[in-house]
Amino acid sequence: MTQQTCILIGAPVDSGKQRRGCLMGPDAYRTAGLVESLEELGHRVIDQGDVTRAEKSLTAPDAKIHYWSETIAWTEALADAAEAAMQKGLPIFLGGDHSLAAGTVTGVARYANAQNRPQFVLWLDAHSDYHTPTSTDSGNLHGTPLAYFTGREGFEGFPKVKQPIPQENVCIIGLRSVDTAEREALMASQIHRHDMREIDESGIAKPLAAFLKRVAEANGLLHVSLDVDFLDPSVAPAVGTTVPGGATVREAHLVMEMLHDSGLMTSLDLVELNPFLDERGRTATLMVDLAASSLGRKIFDRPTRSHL
Ligand code: 4U7
Ligand code: MN
Ligand code: MN
Ligand code: MN
Repeated sequence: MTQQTCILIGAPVDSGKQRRGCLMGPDAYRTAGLVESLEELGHRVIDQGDVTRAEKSLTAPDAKIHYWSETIAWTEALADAAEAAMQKGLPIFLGGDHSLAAGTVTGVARYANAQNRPQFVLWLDAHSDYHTPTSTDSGNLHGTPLAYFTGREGFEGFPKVKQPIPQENVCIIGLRSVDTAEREALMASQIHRHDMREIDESGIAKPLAAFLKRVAEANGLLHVSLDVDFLDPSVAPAVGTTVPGGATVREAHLVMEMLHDSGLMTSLDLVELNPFLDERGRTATLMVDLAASSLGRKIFDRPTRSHL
C-alpha cells in the first residue's frame, strides 16, 4: 500500500449556519482517534492544529445572510492553508460546517492549476449546497459553497474565484433535500447529480465508478467533501440538518474503499459534525472509520474490478 503524508488541518468553522457546535468538530475527530487510525495504516500524519481567521467587518449583500464577514475570513484563511498543504501531502480538513469548502476547494484548485491538472470534486451530501447568497432562503452560507467554487454570482466580497471548478468536474451523490432554486440551477448545469432513489435502484458503486473513470482519464486531482448528513441520521445523529433516508454505513464505506482503490483522492473534507448533538461519540467515530477506509483500511485485499 502506498504510504501518504496526511496533513490534518482543523477548521473550526461555525459561521455557515445559526446552530452552534461544529467548531468542536476538529477536537472530536482527534478524540475519536483519527491520528492513530491513519498511523496504524502506515501513513505519516502531521496534525497542523487549527486554522485561525482574521477579524473583519463587511456588510452582507442582504440582511438575511448570517455571519457574512466571518465566512469570508474563513474562506481566505482556508484557501491559503489548503494550497500550502497540497505541496506537502494529502490534506484532511476537520470541520467545521460546510461553508469551509468555499476555502478548501478554491485553495486546492489553485494548486491544481499551478500543476496544470484539472480539479475534480466529489460531494457526498443530502443537500446540493448550490444556493447563491441571493437565492438562499435560510441565509445560511453552509448551503452555498458549491455555487461559490463553480463560479456562480453573488459572492462579491468573497475572494474572487480565479479557477472555478468546471460544472462537469463535480459529482454529487446522496441527494434528498434540494430547494427549488437549487434544483432549477442544477438542472440547467452540467453537474453530475445522483439522488438517493438512483442509489436505491442501481447501487452506489455505479455512479462513483463512472466518475472516478473520468477523473483518471483526465489525470485530475480529486477533492472529496464528506458531509455527515450524507449518512442516514440513525447511524450519524451528530448533525444539525438531519434528513431521513441517507446512505447506510456499508454504502458509505464502499464509497471510501473505492476511493482508496482508485488512488485518485488528493484532499478530503470531513464536515458538519456537531459533537454537541452526538451520542457517546458514535458519529465522530464513524467519520474517522470512513476516513480510514478512504486511506486503505480493509478486511481483505481484492482483485481489481471495475464495478461498471
Ligand atoms: B449542508 C438548506 F433550506 N438548503 O439552504 C439551506 F434545506 O452543508 C440546507 O449540506 C443547507 O448541511 C444544508 O439552508 C447545508 C435548507
Ligand atoms: Mn453540505
Ligand atoms: Mn448537507
Ligand atoms: Mn455522474
